[in-house]
Amino acid sequence: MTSYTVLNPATEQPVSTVPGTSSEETDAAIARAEVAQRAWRSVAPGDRASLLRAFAAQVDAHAEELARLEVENSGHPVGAARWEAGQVRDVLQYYAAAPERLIGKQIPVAGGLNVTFAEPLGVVGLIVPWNFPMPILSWGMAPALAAGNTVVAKPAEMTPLTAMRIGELALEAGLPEHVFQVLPGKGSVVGQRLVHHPAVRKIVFTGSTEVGQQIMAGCAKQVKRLTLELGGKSANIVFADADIERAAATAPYAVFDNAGQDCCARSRILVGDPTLADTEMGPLISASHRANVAKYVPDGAPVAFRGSAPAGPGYWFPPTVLAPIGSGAPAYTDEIFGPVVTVTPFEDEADAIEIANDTPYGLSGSIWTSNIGRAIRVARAVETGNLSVNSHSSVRYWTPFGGFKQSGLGRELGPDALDAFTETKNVFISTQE
Ligand code: TAP
Repeated sequence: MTSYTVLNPATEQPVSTVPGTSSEETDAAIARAEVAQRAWRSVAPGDRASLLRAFAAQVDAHAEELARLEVENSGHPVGAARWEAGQVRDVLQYYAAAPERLIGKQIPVAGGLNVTFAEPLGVVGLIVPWNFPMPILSWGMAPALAAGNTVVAKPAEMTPLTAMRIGELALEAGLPEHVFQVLPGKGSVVGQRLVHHPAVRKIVFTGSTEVGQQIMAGCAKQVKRLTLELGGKSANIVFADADIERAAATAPYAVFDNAGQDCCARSRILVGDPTLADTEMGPLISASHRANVAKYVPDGAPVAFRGSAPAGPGYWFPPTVLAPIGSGAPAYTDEIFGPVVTVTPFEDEADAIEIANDTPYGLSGSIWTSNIGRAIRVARAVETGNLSVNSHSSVRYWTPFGGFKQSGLGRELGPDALDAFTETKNVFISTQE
C-alpha cells in the first residue's frame, strides 16, 4: 500500500499521512462488503433503525472533533464545519426512520394478487468530491444503509480525513464490520474500480460533469444504477420589486459561501447594481485550483469589487465581483467553483428567464421578488432542480435535491430517496384452488 500526505489548505502544512488504496485492495473491500450485505439486509428493520440512530449519536458525540478535522483538512471556517458535522448526524437520524417504513404494495389481479417488495441493491459505491466532504458523504451513505445496502465510500483524495473518522465511528456505534467502508485514494484507481466491479450494483457520484460523463459510460457497460450530482452555474435573479436590501445582503452568501466551492453557487447575479456585504470565508482547496480560479479574472477583467485575502501561506483568493461581461466570456459560461461572480442586467421577466436558462447546467438558483405570481411563474420557467424564492438557500436533506440538464441524474434526499437505493420486486400469488 502506498501512502500520501494530506495538506491544510490554509497553511500548506501537512496534516496527516493517509493510505492510498490500490485496485486490488478496493476489490477486496468490495468482496467484504458483498458478504456483509447478506447479513445486513437480514437485520430486522427496527434493529437496523436502532443501529443508525446509534451511529447518529456517535457522530453527535464527536461532532467537535469532526469539525476540527475538517477545518484542518478542507480549510472550512469552524462554524461551517460544525454545521457540516451536525448535518451528518441529522441525515443519519432522518434515514434511521426509513427501515421501518420500507413497505411494498398489494395489487389485486385476476386469480390472485401481486405484492411488491423494496429490495436493497447490494453494494453501493459512493464517490465524494472535496468541497463538502461530510454532508455529501452522508447524503449517499445514510439512505443506502437504511435500505439494507452496504456502502464502499471513496472520499476525494485531498479531503479523506473526516470520512475515515466517520467510518470508525460507524464501527464504534455497533454497525457490523464491512457494512460501511471508507477507502481513501485516487478517483482513477478506487473510483474506477467501484464503477467497473460487477458486484457494485449502484454508483452515487457527486463531482464534475466531465468525470460524471465518464462514470455514466462505465456504468452503462454493466447497466449499473447511477445517481449523478454534477456541476452548476446558477442564477440569482433579483427583480426591481424585491426587498433589495435583503437580496443584496444575502447575495454574497449565495456565491461566496465555502469560498465559492459550492455546486449551488449563484455565480451569475442578474440585476441592476451589484452590492456586496463583507463575508468570511476560508481558502480554496489547493494551489492548482486557485490557479484555475485566477484564470477567470485575467489582467484587465472588469472587476467591480475585490475583497481582501490573507497574505502568506494558504490558497486564498479574494471575493471578486465582475461587472457585466459578454455572454461568451468563460467567467459567464463556466462553473468557476471559486469566489467570483458576474453581474448581468436584464430587461424584463422573459429576458431574465432566457439569461438564466442560457447554460448547459441546471442545478440551483434564486428568485427575489415581492410578487408571488411572478415568483411562481419564474420558478416554473427556470430549468433547474432546486430554487429558492427570497432566500439564498435551497438544500434541505428532507426535501428532494438534484439537477436538471448536465447538472445531474436522479434525485437524492427527501422522503423518496430510498427509491434510488432499492429495486421493486413484484410477486404474483395465485389464489386459485
Ligand atoms: P471531480 O474531479 O469530478 O471529483 C469528484 C470525485 O470523483 C473525487 O472523489 C475524484 O477522485 C473522483 N474521480 C475522479 N476521476 C474519477 C474517475 N475517472 N472514476 C471515478 N472517480 C473519479 O470533482 P471535484 O473537483 O472533486 O468537485 C467539484 C465538482 O463537484 C464541481 O463541478 C461541483 O459542482 C461538483 N459538485 C456537485 C454537487 C452536487 S450535489 N450536484 C455537490 C458538490 C460538488 P480524486 O479525489 O482522485 O480526484
